[in-house]
Amino acid sequence: MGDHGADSGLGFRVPKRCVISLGPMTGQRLGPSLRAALLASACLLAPGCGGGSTDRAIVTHTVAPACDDMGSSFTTDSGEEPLTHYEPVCFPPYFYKYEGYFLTSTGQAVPRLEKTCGAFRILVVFFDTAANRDALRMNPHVSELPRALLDTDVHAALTAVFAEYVPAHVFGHLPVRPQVSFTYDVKVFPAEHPEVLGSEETAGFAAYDAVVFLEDLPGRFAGYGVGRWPANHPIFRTDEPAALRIDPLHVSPGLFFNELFRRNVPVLLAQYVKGPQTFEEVDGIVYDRTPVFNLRTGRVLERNDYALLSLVLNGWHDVDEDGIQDCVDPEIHAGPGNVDADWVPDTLDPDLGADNGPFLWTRG
Ligand SMILES: [Ca+2]
Ligand SMILES: [Ca+2]
Ligand SMILES: [Ca+2]
Repeated sequence: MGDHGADSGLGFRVPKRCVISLGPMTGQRLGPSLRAALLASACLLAPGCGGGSTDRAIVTHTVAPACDDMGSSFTTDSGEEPLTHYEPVCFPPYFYKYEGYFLTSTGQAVPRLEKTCGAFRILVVFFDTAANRDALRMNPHVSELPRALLDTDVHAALTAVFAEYVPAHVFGHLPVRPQVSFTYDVKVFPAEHPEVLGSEETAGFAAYDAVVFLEDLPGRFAGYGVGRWPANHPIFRTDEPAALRIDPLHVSPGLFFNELFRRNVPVLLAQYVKGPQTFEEVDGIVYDRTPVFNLRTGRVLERNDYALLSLVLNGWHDVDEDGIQDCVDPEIHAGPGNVDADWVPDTLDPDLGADNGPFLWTRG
């Protein structure tokens, strides 16, 4: 961390000014004849697409490292569900919907973290109580070595637990292997919850991409998805750490994935519309079967659509099939399955004339 605000007990860094740089949204790499051929074939498959589509250069927006004016927030009732709107001074206005955030201007999903791929530096914070040690012992996902270390060296035990959280395990259930790597540090505090930590104990948290609090969670919650901490808003407050909470009784590579990555992005696109609320009980478990419509295609989303959408919004799909995962692909080529060259395959795309991929941002 750099200089700290003198009037803040939490070590906020107080900025001098806030900057957002916005770059061009289209690129011109293909030759005109090839591009015309691609667009012609795309239009055969997508009646009504009227030119103007092209390859799309992927732009990452740079956001000031801190913001001294948080702007305002307000809630509106849009009919089916209330929307909370945020109007920050140094970040584009955004709103909360479908368990995620979207830009007001374009409806693009905004990841909670400033990145979705690359090297992730993770701090694991264990709240060392007898109950939390017992929870780890009872957790079937904790292997013999760390279990044996719990009585003698809790720090070594947690280090051994997360040594197993390699990409092959964290992403083992996915059909693709995201371009993500991990390094872990571990801290052990003789406390029950993060709220009781002092500013000295949390001073280094913001240097990590995310902090994992291993703590006893109330009720039947196994985890809370990643967000800013200690306040969840605003999401761009990059001088504050991003944190997720996981109950030590349930921590596993799959749950770590779910809380850190799946919940980093919304579960649906802003333009999708929900049908009548519908529930179904199977073997005593109630499932939400509310239909979700893509109005452009008239389709109801299916289970594999949701899974693909999570990959798409995290940039782990390869929509133009050039062998380069989208989060590291500098340019997306238009094609018959994606005429508007955004990150969203047109089977899922709510608008073939707009970029429905996520709004990507980094710390300045
Ligand atoms: Ca690609
Ligand atoms: Ca598309
Ligand atoms: Ca689109």
